[in-house]
Amino acid sequence: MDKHIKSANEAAEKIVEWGEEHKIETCFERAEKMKPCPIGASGACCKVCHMGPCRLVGKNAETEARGVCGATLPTVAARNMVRMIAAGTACHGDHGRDMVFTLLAVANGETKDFQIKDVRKLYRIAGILDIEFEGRPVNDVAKDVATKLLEDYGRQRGEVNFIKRAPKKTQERWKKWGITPRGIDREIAEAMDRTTIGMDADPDSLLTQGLRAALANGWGGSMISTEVTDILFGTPMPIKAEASLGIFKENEVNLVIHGHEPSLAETIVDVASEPEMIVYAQSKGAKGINIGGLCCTANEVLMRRGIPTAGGFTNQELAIMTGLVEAMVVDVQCIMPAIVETSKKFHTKVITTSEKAKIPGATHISFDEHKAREIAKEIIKIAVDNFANRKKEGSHVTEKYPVIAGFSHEYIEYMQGGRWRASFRPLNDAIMAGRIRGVVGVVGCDNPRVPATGTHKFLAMELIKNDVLVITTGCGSQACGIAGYLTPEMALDHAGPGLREVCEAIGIPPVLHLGACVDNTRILTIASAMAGEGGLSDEIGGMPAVGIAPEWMSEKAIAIGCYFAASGVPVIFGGESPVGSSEEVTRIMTDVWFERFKGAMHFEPDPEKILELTLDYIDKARAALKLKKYEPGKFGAERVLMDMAARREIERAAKPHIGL
Ligand code: NFS
Repeated sequence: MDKHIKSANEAAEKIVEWGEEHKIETCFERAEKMKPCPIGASGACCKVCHMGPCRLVGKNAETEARGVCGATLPTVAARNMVRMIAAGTACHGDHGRDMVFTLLAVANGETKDFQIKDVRKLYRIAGILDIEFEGRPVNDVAKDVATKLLEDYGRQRGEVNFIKRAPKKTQERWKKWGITPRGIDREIAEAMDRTTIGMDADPDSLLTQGLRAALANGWGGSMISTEVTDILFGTPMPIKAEASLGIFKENEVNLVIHGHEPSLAETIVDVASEPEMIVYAQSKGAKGINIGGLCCTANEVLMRRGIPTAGGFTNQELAIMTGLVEAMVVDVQCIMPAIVETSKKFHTKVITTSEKAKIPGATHISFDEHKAREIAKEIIKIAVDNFANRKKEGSHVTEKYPVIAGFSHEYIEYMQGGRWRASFRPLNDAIMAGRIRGVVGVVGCDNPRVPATGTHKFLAMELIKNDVLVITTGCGSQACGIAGYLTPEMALDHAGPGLREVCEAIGIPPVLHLGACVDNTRILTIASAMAGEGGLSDEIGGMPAVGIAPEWMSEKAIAIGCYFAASGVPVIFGGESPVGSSEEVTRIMTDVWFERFKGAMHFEPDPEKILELTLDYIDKARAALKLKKYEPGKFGAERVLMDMAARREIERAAKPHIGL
């Protein structure tokens, strides 16, 4: 990859170059100016008390360096890691909590602005939570579901509800090593407590609590968010949309929704399409109102509503620099404060909406789920009124790509057999026969420290060539979307022969968009279902599966990586290791975790080596499961995959309905 490239996405790169010519600073320029501090970056800086910050560096630092309190380098590196996990878990946890509060408001009849769109999913979750649902009013069931899920946050003893969805063997490992999460808030609090000055100094013990907090994210906060969002806004199924910074329209009001929580975004999408709003936009000289997404909010409305996406994290300033954005409305997480500065050079209004995420210089309109429509209207009007202020400047790009998004775990199950025979059997069989070599999640942030989105593209492409089914979420899915990778044609053009056959038979792209970052929990559900199906591993650990976050930057990504590692998935993160200063901590997070959980957490800056390590993990897992050795184009016997025609045949008798 060319070093001078800032973004591996052509449209983004054009805008960055335009910005450089016009002296508009972006994260790419700041990344060049702000070199990371090597001490902090490798986990060797301790600032948990005010005797320091202590820098544990020098020859033999691993064994000889001490902070003022006597903390060793492994203690310090482990503490830093655990604090990252706690922060990431807090973020996703709060996201889930807000979604449950919205569900509760709906159930209590406190808001008319949201409904329960997926009753079937509500019942399914009620069933998992042992809540009676048959013959009861929907709102009563919803109230019980919301109340029970809220208990997961404040629980002091016992275990988080969704833990029981994991395969038995996986749960047993967690029990054995003491990492079954009790309550989400409790695990975060304990992680912060243990990492304070004078508390836990044993790196293994610290990291064990880190895993417990991480599991409270994966099987707690994030999973709650995914499931409740599906209940409120519908379980995704494949939908066609567009992706690129070229989605903005010259003759329409462009309103960008950015952040993570979908409640306001969904309402904005609804309200913007109402005649009253369109007429209002027309009265101001625009042809209509065009909504575009960024980051995980984009994923939420892309996979449920087909709203186009302008891309991931590093595209947020660039979207404003098109000069076409009347308003950028943000909720929580991954919002660069820089967008306000950028917006001052254009006519764009930045509107913050969460009490938890304000930015000086932005307009603040507090979101309240009890009057969501009213707030959405106010925001849309601000955008429309701002259309007349649009200036000529801006870097207009036009290229865009089609994407197919919205592969929920329910849909993936359905597509392998229809409503009546939905299962993971065909996928397991295809893996067993070597048609699919393995499954890899290429997920997480895009990062201005590398040619942004480039490592995602490289890995997704190389993996599908190697017959690996790629699943993607978060900004990883945006990276693939804006590159044109989320289409069935990718299978024809680039996938290995086995993967191509499977994709053609069931009509899916070889790179599957599963949703936002919280929707990594869909991968946990899929892995659990595959374990239950038989023929592969009987737990999540040991599957020919790997997780990669090639360009991660957020603490949330670390928390996600760790919950996958604890669940039994080897995980590889790109970039330099945040615990790279300590051999001991690195060893615990790789060898020790692999021994205990069959998962691991690696950091590897070289994309070629990430690929190598990934395929090595997959092939070793295949060998340990005594599966047919993977050879491109040579497959073992397997059941016949059902194609669309066969599936329709089975379903002719009944009105087809996605088996949710
Ligand atoms: Ni995930 Fe979504 Fe993107 Fe990274 Fe941020 S938007 S929660 S953290 S940057 S993938």
